[in-house]
Amino acid sequence: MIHKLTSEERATQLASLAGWNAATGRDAIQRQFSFADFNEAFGFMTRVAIKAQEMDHHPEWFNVYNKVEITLSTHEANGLTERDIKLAQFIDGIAKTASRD
Ligand code: H2B
Repeated sequence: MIHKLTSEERATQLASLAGWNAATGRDAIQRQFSFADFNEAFGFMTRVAIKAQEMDHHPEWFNVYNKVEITLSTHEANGLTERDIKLAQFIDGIAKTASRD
């Protein structure tokens, strides 16, 4: 079983992830992205999807036109783990070039 982050680890990691917020009511992190249009948003989602498949760690997300809302949590740990932090860091890296945030 993968280690669920302690509240101290969680706070430290979250502080280093600009734009990500703790979800309310569950142990997860969330961020919203805004792109120029649907094409940019879906291109971004495609890159995240390929990485997620590679990591075997998948986002919960919601897309409307140019907006993408992402929630990360590790289901098998019922909370936040290092896998969520790694995926969030990857997402931030690729969003930098495409998002309007
Ligand atoms: N993604 C997320 N976010 N949490 C998980 O616990 C998880 C996953 N488990 N992707 C993986 C797939 C698991 O179901 C497979 C069988 O490895």
